[in-house]
Amino acid sequence: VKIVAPKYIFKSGEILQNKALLFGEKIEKIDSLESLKRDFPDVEEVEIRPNSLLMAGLINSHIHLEYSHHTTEYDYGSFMGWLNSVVRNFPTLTQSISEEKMRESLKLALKSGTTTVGAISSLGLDLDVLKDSPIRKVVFNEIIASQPHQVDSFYQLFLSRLERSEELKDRKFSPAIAIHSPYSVHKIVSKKVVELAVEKNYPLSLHILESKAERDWLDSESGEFRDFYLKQYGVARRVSQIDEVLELLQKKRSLLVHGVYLNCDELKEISKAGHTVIHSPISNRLLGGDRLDLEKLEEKKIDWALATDGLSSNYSLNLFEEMKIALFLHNRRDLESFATQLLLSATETPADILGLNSGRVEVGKDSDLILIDLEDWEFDRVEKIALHTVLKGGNVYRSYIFGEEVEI
Ligand code: MCF
Ligand code: FE
Repeated sequence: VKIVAPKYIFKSGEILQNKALLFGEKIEKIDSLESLKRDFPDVEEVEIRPNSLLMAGLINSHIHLEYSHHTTEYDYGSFMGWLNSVVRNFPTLTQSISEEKMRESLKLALKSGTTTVGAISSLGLDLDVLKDSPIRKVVFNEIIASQPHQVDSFYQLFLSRLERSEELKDRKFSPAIAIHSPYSVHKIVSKKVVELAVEKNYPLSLHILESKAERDWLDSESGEFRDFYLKQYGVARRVSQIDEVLELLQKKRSLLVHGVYLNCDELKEISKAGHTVIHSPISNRLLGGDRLDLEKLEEKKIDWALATDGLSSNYSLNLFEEMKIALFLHNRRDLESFATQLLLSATETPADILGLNSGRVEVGKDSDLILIDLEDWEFDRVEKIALHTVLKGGNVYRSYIFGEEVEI
């Protein structure tokens, strides 16, 4: 165990002063430095920078590593344009996926204060890189299978990838499941996969209604997806409807990614089931989506967590950058309290839905912690600290995972 005594601690949305932490693998005690030193005279106090802010490590609950290279091949500006560029460039994007690029992307995440990622594994080609990294990870093995003739073989492939990830399981590597989306996964498959997630108690993630095109398609088999499927398969039938998917998900609290085009009735269902919406404003902007209506979510008491998405729809995996963009995008919200909320949306909220015992500076929680250098900034009110931390991009200089310092 060690003692750390930063100038400020960000704890459940508040700033503590004159407090220190006794921590090993877990946070053991929060008290004044004097009391901790008196009660634990043999414990070493770690050296830190003078104007430090300690907070929980960031949790980026939705990234894709396998799409980290050839990122300029993607077309930005509209969802269908992007999707067509994925399909068009699929051979380039997936053959010889660069382990080096995936490693680099994860390093950048660590460097910017992320201590846990929720990684969507589409092909299983990212598993070794994830395993080797000191970062904590929830690995969402993804299934895509829209056409009836794909259902059985793709499900079998998914199962074998899932098994592989189960073999890699350790305290920093947790297997999980992702359904790509309601338009790309047949409801028969979704049903089986949800049941599996329930049975194994794995976190479940699903991209849902990130585009107007998806809305039109799922509502009435119309819009831009119609041409897309006609060209792709010669048939244009939706393979599930939103209410069918939400019904399946009643049994399983899930991460619903994007959700920009969800309607009021669907939000009610989502609230009842206790799902969390994952908000990735940079990705939404680049793929031509609208701004997620956070007020509507909050009105319905739906939790939302901030995430970056992958490098095929973002220019970085830096969650502080995502916070800054969100701060400017949601321009009607009170600056100071929204900045605090953004910090919580990247720590407490994702920890809860990913089933992690971290994301909070609280006795009994895992010691996944970061130290931020506030340099020479002085604060007349501590309520300003969250805002300036977000504006200045984090400035993280040290990270601990399970109480062990990791190289950043
Ligand atoms: O979240 C973004 C945009 N929405 C959907 N899918 C993806 C995103 N980034 C990567 N993807 C992947 C997805 O996991 O794209 C692949 C899937 O494996 C092809 S299907 C669009
Ligand atoms: Fe995504």
